[in-house]
Amino acid sequence: MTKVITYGTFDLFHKGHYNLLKHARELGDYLIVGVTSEHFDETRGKINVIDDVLTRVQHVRETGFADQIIIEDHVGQKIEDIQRYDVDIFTVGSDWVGAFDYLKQYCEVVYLPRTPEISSTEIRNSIFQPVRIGIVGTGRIAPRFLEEAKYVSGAVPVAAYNPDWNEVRDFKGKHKELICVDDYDDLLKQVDAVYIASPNETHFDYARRALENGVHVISEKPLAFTRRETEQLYSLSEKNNLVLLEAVKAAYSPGFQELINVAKSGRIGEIRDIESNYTRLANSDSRERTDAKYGGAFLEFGPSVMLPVIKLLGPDYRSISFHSLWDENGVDIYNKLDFVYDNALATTKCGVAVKTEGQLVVSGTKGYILAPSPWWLMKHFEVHFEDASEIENYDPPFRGDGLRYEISEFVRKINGIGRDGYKLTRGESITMSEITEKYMEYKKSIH
Ligand code: C2G
Repeated sequence: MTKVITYGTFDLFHKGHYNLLKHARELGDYLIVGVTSEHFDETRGKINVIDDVLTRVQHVRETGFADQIIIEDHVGQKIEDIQRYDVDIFTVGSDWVGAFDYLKQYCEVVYLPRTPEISSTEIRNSIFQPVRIGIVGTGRIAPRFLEEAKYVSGAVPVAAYNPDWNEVRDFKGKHKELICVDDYDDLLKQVDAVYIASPNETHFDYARRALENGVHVISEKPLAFTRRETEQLYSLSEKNNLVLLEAVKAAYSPGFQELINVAKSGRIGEIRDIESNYTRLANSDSRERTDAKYGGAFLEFGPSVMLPVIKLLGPDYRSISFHSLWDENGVDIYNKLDFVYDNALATTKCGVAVKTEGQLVVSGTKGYILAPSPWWLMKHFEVHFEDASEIENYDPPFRGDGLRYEISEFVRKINGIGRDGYKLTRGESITMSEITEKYMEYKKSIH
């Protein structure tokens, strides 16, 4: 009996996949098909896969060509499978010619002709209606957004806005492909969505005006300074059937979600403590260090450090207290938040002029999870137990500077694909703004 194996994502199952499986089956007597897991596709940089793994498996099964279906979830698995299942022929489409020659030491390798003029990427691009995005604010993060948007099907930055004409002109000089304007209403007329990356105190108003004008919003954190304002934005987005996303970058990265899932799975028992830190030394003349009202460590990093606490312990903290160190100009250069829950405690620390270890530690009754600095760009975390020799290592995928994950989530939601709201829910975003509001009151009470 000749055993054949092939692999693929088989997203949006099409004629090309069907032909490939048919020809693969004809190469032998028994066909094994490896369907990639979501996690593995993320590792391979495929972040736009639409069908979930069960749907993709089902489509392969329905062809009737597969005698056995397995899940491919890690690099190197092909070599294992070929040996384990005693495979005679490995086959894949001709778009991969040469890429799998290394398997020739284990079995025969056949590159089958690819069906012309059809691909998942093209179908995906037709499903993902291009979302024309306008960037609000042309500061430090805008060029990074442009760079990362290239990795997301359907995300098309077309315009940028800054109220200061000189800044607009400078930005246009570097990004000639964009329409650059200094009138916000003008911007809103030319786009389907905005990415708000302007100073903190302007987020709310820009978001509100966009939502009122039928434009989807992804806004840098904090979305607003009060609970009421954040609620107002979400209500407006729902009323007008628009997507509103708070860009707390860490929330959308695959590693952070995996950590949350491990923590919630009971692996470390009941969660009793969270410590989450984020510091970056800012220049003394930067906005973070000089803007007494809307700069400072909390508004810069508060939403990020609160994220794991709110996600894991929820909105019902019993009390919260704030402790800050202030610069002479009234800016908080370093702060700690202490949360008390009925059955857990949490501390967050952030700073713009104090450096700490930027780690995240989630402690439970059976063990703890440690995500070393910089946990907000999570590439690694560990689970530790009483027996110090027993350590589980996780190395989730993380590409670029991580912005692509939030952009991808945004475009998917606009296209009505996936139930991805769980990554940062309306409720979590509102709780974070409630704490922001309390922090702002605390700050006012001191200065
Ligand atoms: N294919 C084809 N003709 C097309 C499109 C795809 O023959 N018009 C083939 C591909 O060459 C591949 C299979 O269909 O053999 C599955 O394609 P994808 O779902 O795009 O999977 P891919 O990313 O190619 O993964 O470990 C996974 C493998 O490396 C292949």
